[in-house]
Amino acid sequence: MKKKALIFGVTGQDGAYLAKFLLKKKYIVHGIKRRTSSINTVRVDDIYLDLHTKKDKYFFLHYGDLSDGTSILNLINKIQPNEIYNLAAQSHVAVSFELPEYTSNINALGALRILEAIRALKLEKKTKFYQAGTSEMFGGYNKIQKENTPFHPKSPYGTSKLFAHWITKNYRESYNIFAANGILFNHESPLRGETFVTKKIVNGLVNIKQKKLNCIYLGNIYAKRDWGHAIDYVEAIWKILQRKKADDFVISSGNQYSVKNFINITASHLGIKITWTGKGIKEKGYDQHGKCIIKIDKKYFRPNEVNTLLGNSSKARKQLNWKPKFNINKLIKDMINYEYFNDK
Ligand code: NAP
Ligand code: F7E
Repeated sequence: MKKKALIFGVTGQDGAYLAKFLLKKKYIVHGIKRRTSSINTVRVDDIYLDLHTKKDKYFFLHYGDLSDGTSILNLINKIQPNEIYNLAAQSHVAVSFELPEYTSNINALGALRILEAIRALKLEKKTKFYQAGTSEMFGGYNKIQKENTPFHPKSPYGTSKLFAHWITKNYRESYNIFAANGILFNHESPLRGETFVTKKIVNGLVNIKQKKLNCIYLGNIYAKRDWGHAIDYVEAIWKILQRKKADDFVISSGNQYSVKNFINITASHLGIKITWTGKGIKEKGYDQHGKCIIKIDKKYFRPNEVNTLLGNSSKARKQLNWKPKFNINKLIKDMINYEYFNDK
């Protein structure tokens, strides 16, 4: 019997990679998409179109929303999945300061709604649950973060994810549900949303190189992140649910770069040599022809910033036998290739 997976957030970066990964592993994959006024399935259209003409169907999309508990319960009841991956979220940290209540409803209560459905439907023996937790829950107070590092989120996003993290543990301990948390550090890819900093930099510099854009405007370029590739991280997510006993795992590359480092590395792959001048919001980046291509705009600064994140994923490397295949250079090359050739 093929395993059935249900992915909340299938139309997002990780959802699309996870759906493809699970289909390769011969799962039947069900994904939840939101109703939106324009089509939001571009990241999964290739698998949907490929498979829906065939007689045997392995990939199904359903309308649903994490704000709608009844729809979640009905879908889980209908599908009876072996594995549920909750990847759905309002995932933008800066936006969470503008929409704190909505972010909390989706990210915090959304996770609870799924767990409650598993409990109400008495699926605790059948269905494993994965919660997409984040390094944002740490807040960056420690030099290196791992599973037992104290949490101290600095945004409504991080705080909402911390509720989801604890309610997942709580349902595991109270109701014996296989409910596991991943605590994933930043992971990027060609499918990353356009307003996250890595995609903005790669897309912006490629457009500057092609003379389609003059300048990129950024916020705090001194923030440091531990960046990995989503392809590696969805494999870890799957491995977390293949264990006999549910547990929580940090997933990270173990390497740290500032946003400014990321700009310089991307530029060097494109043959652009950046010279930096000025400080604070007056800092500017010039190309080798003396043209200003990077400026700072204070609108991209957040009310509170996580200055530094660096993960220690030794538990996952040992217990899940997981290690990333991409480093920063391979990640950036993959993102650049996509901008040039739409090569996923
Ligand atoms: P993403 O690209 O922003 O995808 C989020 C997904 O959630 C999209 O499919 C989105 O649908 C869906 N969604 C948003 N609101 C929803 C709602 N009300 N009901 C149902 N679905 C909804 O995020 P990602 O980068 O793939 O990340 C996946 C998960 O991991 C998220 O929970 C994120 O918070 C978490 N995470 C991400 C990272 C990272 O670095 N990428 C690190 C740690 C944790 P639309 O396509 O319609 O917008
Ligand atoms: O910002 C700085 C910004 O928005 C990274 C999400 O997937 O990872 C992601 O959250 C850094 C921050 O990602 C711009 O201030 C400078 O310090 O790409 P980001 P994030 O906030 O780290 C975590 C782990 C998640 O869980 C989240 O879902 O870059 N930065 N200038 C900028 N950021 C953006 N977006 N735009 C700028 O112009």
